[in-house]
Amino acid sequence: MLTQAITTGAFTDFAADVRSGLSLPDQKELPSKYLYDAIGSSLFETISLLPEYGVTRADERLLRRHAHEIVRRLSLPVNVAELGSGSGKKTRWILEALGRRQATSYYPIEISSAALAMCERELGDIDSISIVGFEREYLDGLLEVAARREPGESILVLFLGSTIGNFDRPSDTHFLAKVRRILDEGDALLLGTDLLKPLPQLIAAYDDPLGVTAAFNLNLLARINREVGADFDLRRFEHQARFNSETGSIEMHLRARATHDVNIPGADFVASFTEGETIWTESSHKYLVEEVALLANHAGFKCEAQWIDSEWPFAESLLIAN
Ligand code: AVI
Repeated sequence: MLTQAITTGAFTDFAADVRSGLSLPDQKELPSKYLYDAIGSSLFETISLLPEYGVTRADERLLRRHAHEIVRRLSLPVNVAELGSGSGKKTRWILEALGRRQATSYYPIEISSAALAMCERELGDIDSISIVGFEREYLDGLLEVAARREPGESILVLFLGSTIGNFDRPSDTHFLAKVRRILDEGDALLLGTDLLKPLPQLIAAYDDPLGVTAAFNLNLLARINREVGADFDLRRFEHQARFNSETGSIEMHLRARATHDVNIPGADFVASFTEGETIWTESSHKYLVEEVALLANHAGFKCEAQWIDSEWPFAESLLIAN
């Protein structure tokens, strides 16, 4: 007879985070970083193609239009580190502009090995660019990049796509301050931030009629089933996108359609849900333009230049470490 051994006490980080997030007495939560397994990463790539979700296209338009000006403002020679490169598509413009002026090392830093592989395939053909990917948490990867710096070289950190908006406030400032401490004076950070826009446009971007964002969100429960052995019935949950006007953020939740229990043997835990209760899975802050410069100043950067997309309110800001 085959028996399944259930280990207790030696949980993976994921199992431990699932257990602690789903044990919270008031609002259950799961960290948004777990949305990005191989399926979640490719669903996010699909989201970025949706007509309702303008973030990625705005980011790419700004980089395509202003790559040469951005590169002109950098202190050369420079190496490029990207925090969360994703597929790397939008980074092409900066790397091509840089490659015309100097041989450049490009270090994508990703927790998703699938995204890293996609990025290496996408950008491997650019002249004068050598790619060394790091499958690490952002700050660990950046420390490795800084350790490889030769005398006289500067670093450009790319933090695009408004991923900074997925941090709570004030963790966004604390995170940028940690990035600043790894850098030297004069190094640069190119920061993409999605800006506040009318509510119907925001809700449609995070609750698209095709249901791709719903699948992206529900995949988190499917991932817990796959990796932690849980028995979530995905049909008993529905995707919700809400705007929290106090924090200025769009929140994604998974709402239980019925009162029921879910067994999570890999976390040695049973999660109980009542009808209507939600699991909060992500916040996406929508910045005011003036908020970005303040955020930069508090983290030890000066906002050197800013470009704003005319079709979808989104800002690209070039910050210099001071
Ligand atoms: C990765 N991040 C910037 C996306 C966002 O817009 O907050 C993640 C996302 N969540 C739902 N749609 C896209």
